[in-house]
Parts: sequence; structure tokens; C-alpha cells
Amino acid sequence: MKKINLLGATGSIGTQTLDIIAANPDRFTLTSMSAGKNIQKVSEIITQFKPKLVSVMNEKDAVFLQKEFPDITIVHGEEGLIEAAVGIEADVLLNSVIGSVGLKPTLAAIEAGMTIAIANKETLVAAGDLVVQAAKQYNVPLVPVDSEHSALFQSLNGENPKRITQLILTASGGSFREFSRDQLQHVTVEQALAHPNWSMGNKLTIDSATMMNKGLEVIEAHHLFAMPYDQIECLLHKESIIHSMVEFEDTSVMAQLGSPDMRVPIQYALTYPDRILMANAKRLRLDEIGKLHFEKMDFERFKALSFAYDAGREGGTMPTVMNAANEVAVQLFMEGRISFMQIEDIIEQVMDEHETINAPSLEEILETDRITRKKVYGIV
Ligand code: MN3
Repeated sequence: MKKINLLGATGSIGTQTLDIIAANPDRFTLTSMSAGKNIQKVSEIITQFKPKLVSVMNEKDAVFLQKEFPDITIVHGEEGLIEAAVGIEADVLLNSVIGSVGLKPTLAAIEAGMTIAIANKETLVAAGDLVVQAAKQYNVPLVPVDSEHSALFQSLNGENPKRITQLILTASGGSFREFSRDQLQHVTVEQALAHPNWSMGNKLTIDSATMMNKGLEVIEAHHLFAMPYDQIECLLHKESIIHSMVEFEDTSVMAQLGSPDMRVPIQYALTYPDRILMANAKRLRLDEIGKLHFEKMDFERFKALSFAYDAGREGGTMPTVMNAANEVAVQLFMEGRISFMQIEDIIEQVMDEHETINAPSLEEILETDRITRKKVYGIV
């Protein structure tokens, strides 16, 4: 029986993780969880899965839930999020929190010796060096949940990492893949939120539309697979059937394929190195699909992707700044306070003005993150 602490339980990844736990009650148990403000859903999860500890965002909600469920521990806020990660002993922390707020709980779980199933890409972007270093120090596996990184991870099974020539991340192109930059000027939040292939949370869907999602994933891949940026490629592939590929020195390319279904990489992260039956999954039928399409990535069209390569190559606190600026800009776009194109403008401006701190400490990263968020609000 694998004990799972789940951060971000009411989000898209969290909900699908709970589906997997529910489908395999003899294999997995939910020991602890965190969520934001969806208290109705939290109550349902507690009733069904009976975790020992639950963290929510607000104190008011925590007080309400504690009355409803007197037998379990209810905590709240940022401290509560760390409690949810490590307050109850577990085998795995599945971190599907959105944003760099997932950093501290991830580090705490690493120090506690838990396997980290990482869906919280912003943490690896904001502080990848620190997280990877800590995982090495405590001898803790970092298992990717993101579909591209799971594909790379699976394609690397049994391979010698020294023989890799390239990691090739595939990208669907997001909701605006057919739009020119001119056409992007007046797009709406509703348009941006309609992703053609994947059903994901709002932040991730907007990030896909700007291509910042792929940018974050490039940095994530750099850290997870210790690969230089020159050896990480992005390829447009609108069907999202090939989830990513690895090229080796002998020119062989290993790919992982499947119907777009996030439960597959989530479940693999929980069962690795084994695989188990996936209930109600759509099997891949290439004869029905017929054709797969590939296109060279256009860095002029998708400026956010070049920001990410720049930030990654610069290193230090630059990816922290890029990520924090993006998080706030996406929030402001969703609130209708800035246009879609201003997301890029804000990130570019904030990165231009940042003086990189090399090999930053955790405190320096957290401070940089905080200052950047304030700065973006100042600009707007
Ligand atoms: Mn992905």
C-alpha cells in the first residue's frame, strides 16, 4: 500500500490523481491533502478518501471544515501547505500545486525522504538547482508527472544518459496555434481557455496559449535530466499523440505515444517502475488517426519560448523572475486587467530590468519572487 500526500487535490491533476487512487484502493491511499477555496469539493474528498490531514487556503474555511470533520487535522495557509506535505508520514508527495508556492513544501518533503511526484513545474523553474541538489543529497527520486517529462523519463528507461544527443519536447501549440501575432492583439480570456487537446487548469491553458508552458517545460527538462539548453528542442505537433522524444548518438529516437490523457503519466509516476491497468482509458488507434503533423517551432511567433531559453541559459535568479512575472501577468489577464499580448511585454520588461543573482540561496529566491510580483503589480 502506497501512502500519498497530495497537494492541489481539487485541481485538474489532483482530481485525476484521486480517480487513480479510487480505482486502486488496494494499492494507494490518500493520507494528506491540500486544496484552495473549493470547500464543497474538499468536503466530498474527505468523505470519500478519509485523509488524516487537510490544508486549505483560508482560516475561515479551515474552522468550518474542522467543525464538520472533528476527527481529522485541518490546517491552513502557507504553513498548512507544508504541513499537508510532511505532517503525515507518506511514501510519495504528489505536488500539483500551481505556482512557486509549491517550492517550500517540495523541499520539506525531500528532507523527509519522500519520493516526489512532481507536477508543480513552477517550483523546478523558480528553484530547479536547489530542488535537484536537495533530492540528490537526500537520495530522493524526482519522478515527473508532466506528460512531456514522463515521456522523456519513459524513453530513457534502461538507457545510458551519456548517449543522449537531444531531448525533443512536443508542443500542441495551444488555443491560438493558428493565429498570427496580429490576430493575437484582441483575443479574449474565453478564447484562450479553450485548449484543443488537453483538459487542464486555467493557468496551464493560458501558459499553453502563450507557449510559456513549453518554456517552463524546457527549464523543467534541463533540471530533471541534467541536459544543457542547446540539447533541448521543441517541436510543434498538433495532435499531442507523441508526448516527447529522446534522440541518441546512434541517431535512434525513442518516443512515448498515447491518447492525450493525463491519468497515464500520473499513474506511471505512482507505479514506477511498474505499470498497471488503466481503467476507462482510450487506447491509441493510429489507423484511426491516420496522420501526425510536425512543424518547426517559430520563436518569433512564440516569444515567450525564447524568454524561457534566455532565462534558463542566464540561470541564477532569472528563471525565478520570469516565472513570477508570468504567474502574475496570467492572473491579471484572467482578471481582464491586461491584454493577452501584455503578458509577454511584462515578462520581457521585468527580465530586462533584473540583475541576476548567481547560485542564489533559498532566501534569495523567495525574496526575488516576492519583489518581482510586487513589481508587476506596480507596472500595471
Ligand atoms: Mn506538459
